[in-house]
Amino acid sequence: MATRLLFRARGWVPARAGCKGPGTEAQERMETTPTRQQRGKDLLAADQIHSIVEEVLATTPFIDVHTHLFAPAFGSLGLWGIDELLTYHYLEAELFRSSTISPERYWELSKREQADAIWRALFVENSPISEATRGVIAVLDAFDLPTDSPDLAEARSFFRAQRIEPYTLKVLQMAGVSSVVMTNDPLHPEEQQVWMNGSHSTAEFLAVLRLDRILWGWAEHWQCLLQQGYSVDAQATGRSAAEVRRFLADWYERMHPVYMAVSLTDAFQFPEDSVQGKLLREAVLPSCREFDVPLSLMIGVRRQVNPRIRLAGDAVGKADLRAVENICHAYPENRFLVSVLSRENQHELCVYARKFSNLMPFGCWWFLNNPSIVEEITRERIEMLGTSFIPQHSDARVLEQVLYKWRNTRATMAGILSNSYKLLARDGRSVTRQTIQRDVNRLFRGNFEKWTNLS
Ligand code: RAT
Ligand code: ZN
Repeated sequence: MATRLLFRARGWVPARAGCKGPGTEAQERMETTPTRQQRGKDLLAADQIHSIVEEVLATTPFIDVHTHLFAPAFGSLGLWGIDELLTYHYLEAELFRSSTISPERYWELSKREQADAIWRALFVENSPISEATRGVIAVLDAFDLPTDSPDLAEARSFFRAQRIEPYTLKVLQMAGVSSVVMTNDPLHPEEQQVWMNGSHSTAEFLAVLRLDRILWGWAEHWQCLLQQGYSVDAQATGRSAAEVRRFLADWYERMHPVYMAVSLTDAFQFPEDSVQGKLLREAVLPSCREFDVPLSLMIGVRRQVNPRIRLAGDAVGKADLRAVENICHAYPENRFLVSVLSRENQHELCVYARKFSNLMPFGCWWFLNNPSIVEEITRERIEMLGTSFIPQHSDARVLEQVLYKWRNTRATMAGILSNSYKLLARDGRSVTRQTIQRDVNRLFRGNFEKWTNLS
């Protein structure tokens, strides 16, 4: 079956002459009275800006700086296809609002039965207008599959027919993404095995050393390190921190991660008199400096407020970002990628980024990844930080999600960036396609490449 590209092919359509949208008097003057500079051949008229921004966004391959996707070499750890798309935890949370099925009953079903239950409840009996449900529709449509069928037979037969290696590359290409950054957990038993068998990161799938089990999960996982020959104890006393550094060094050699990462709750404090605080200070931060990689902090989750719904049972809380201030201030030689989950923390994060040049805000994470919220946060970041941040990552858990997540990001960004350039033109600075391209490169590639020494 033919696939449909989500993005327009190269070659842009010139803006319609004389097409003027509603605007303020100043905007109208700007559109009808070219400035001196606008007479130059590369300069864009105000009514050309939007289509050029769209075109540049559509044709620039992005780096997806945080996902839960895996390269095909990781086998069944990599999720793809309709059953995985439908059982995404964002949709499981929605299922329990539109169906009477209990979580306990749902967890007893097979994956296929779960997907059927979600399709029926959210796509057949209700209109799929939430962000996560529209995403599934967009994916089906991208492959010319029926979007309103009572069952999943045709979709299942399409996905069954795909061969994972070429299919993976095709999906990334359709999404306009050149590389995705994985989330690699050295203490995940299956994943550990893949790395031990010699797997490595590739140009399309970059590795990240995820530290959750080591930092906030120390109590349940220190014995795994012990079993692997690292001399650690429950309270991380004695040689423990040095041994964790040795563990990180071994995994750095194995994975070549582009950064190390941890997700933290809304209660995160730094510095802190705890095992987590000690390991951060004495093992993780020195290792990041030694290997010259940033540390990614994703702050604000409230874990398992409803354990009955498992992965869907986490919530959000406003964090105290003095922890970010303290860590950026105390460790100027470390670079930090920071994403905060609470909408209320976004402005503070921008303020701290203005204070500390070792802080790179990134993405609109999890519950924030909705167009209305992305728009608000991204406008705020542009107004406060110009192009010195990373606007978005997909957080995709299922391969095909990159199709709708990046399409939606491009659509939201087109409006935001066009507006910025129109304001700039109104203020007296002309805009060219080259400057738009330079800025989009920086936002969606360059900032990350520079932060992680990829360029
Ligand atoms: O967005 C998500 O899917 C969350 O469940 C988390 O995985 C979060 O992105 C994380 O990386 O901790
Ligand atoms: Zn994530």
